[in-house]
Amino acid sequence: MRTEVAIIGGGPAGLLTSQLLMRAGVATVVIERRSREHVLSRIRAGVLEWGSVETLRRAGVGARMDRHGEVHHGVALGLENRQFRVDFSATIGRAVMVWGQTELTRDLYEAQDALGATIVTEAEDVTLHDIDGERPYVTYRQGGAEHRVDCAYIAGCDGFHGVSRRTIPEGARREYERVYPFGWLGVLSETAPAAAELIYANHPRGFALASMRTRRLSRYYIQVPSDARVEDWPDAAFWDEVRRRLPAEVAEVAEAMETGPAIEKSIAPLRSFVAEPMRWGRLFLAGDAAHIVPPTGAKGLNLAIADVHYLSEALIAALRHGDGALLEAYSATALARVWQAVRFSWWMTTLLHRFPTQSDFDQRIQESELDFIARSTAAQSALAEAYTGLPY
Ligand code: FAS
Ligand code: PHB
Repeated sequence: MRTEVAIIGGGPAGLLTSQLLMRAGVATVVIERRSREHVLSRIRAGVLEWGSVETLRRAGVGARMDRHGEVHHGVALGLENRQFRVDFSATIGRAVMVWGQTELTRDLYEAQDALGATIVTEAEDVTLHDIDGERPYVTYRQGGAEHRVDCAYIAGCDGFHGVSRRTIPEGARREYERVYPFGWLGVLSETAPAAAELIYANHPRGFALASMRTRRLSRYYIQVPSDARVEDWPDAAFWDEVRRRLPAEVAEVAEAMETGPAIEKSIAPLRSFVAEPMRWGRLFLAGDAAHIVPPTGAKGLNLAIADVHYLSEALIAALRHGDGALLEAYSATALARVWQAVRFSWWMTTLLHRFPTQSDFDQRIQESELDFIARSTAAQSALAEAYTGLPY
């Protein structure tokens, strides 16, 4: 098989790359390790920066999001006894869209099918070859047969555990990592959300987040120790803990909180990770293949979409107009924005979580910083600017 761009990974980064390229007349092949059903069974991100909203609309996959997504103009930050709202619209005149990653991935698969995209699923032993040559190619096994895809460029969109990043010679890679000493236990339930907007809570017992997908689909998280197991958290215990960690000032929110059976329950480890460069020869990394952020800043999916925005523009310029300048600049351009999101996600995580080795002094510093944000329009503007997304 021959194509212009071989895309490794059929998650949001890979599918959006293919969608934007195909709409510009660039031929692609998407090679995904798992089944489509498995990819669509993952419950992950829930908040889109406005730049992501505009990119999805530009890709022709914004209709359901615009119809069923919720535009949010602020979030609440809480401590043990009080909470305050950060008003995005009043401070920086922007908003976010609450629209689940699962739904946008579903829309991308449907849009790709409508374009007649070539999406290979359940591909095994995916291997990238000659990425630093003029004629890279990808091999994989499927249905017991060996396949080869010759291409001009490879987009490595295969996530943190994928093969693409590891194909860049180890000596050429610089990796930066921080592993946090806790994880997030997440529950999805067919219940009304606790509040109209998200609530991020810093509590002596640990962090909690009350989020949602729709008016009848809620998403909650609590910080748990790194060695916690899902089976240690029956639904009743989870709901009690969420209630205990919401700010006492809004006790009526906790009391009125609708609980119900968890339709999904999982624990995600938290880490910050960046691999540089995001390009090696004709291989370009995008999304979790190159970086991971703790979900506290709602940046993971949005960073993937921003990478894809830069990469698709660069590949179209090179393949349709013979201009390689954006490809040459891709890694530096993407990494500049990545590190801004990594810093913000680290800052939100450090501000809102209880670290096992945390002292009383550390706790008072967290509380005083939250108090400062509550009182300072400038501090709220800075938080709102980073949370709603820096410009591309
Ligand atoms: P993905 O990991 O989504 O997709 C990569 C794809 O490549 C997968 O389908 C995988 O099967 C495939 N693949 C892997 N190896 C391959 C190989 N060798 N060959 C072919 N295909 C291969 N972000 C937020 O903003 N908010 C959140 O709340 C949030 N929660 C998260 C919870 C969890 C448990 C996880 C793991 C992540 C969470 N994230 C969150 C981050 C997440 O949304 C990612 O940023 C997003 O999925 C990035 O998309 P991709 O880069 O496409 O990577
Ligand atoms: C979610 O709804 O899954 C969500 C929202 C905001 C975050 C993290 C996760 O910061």
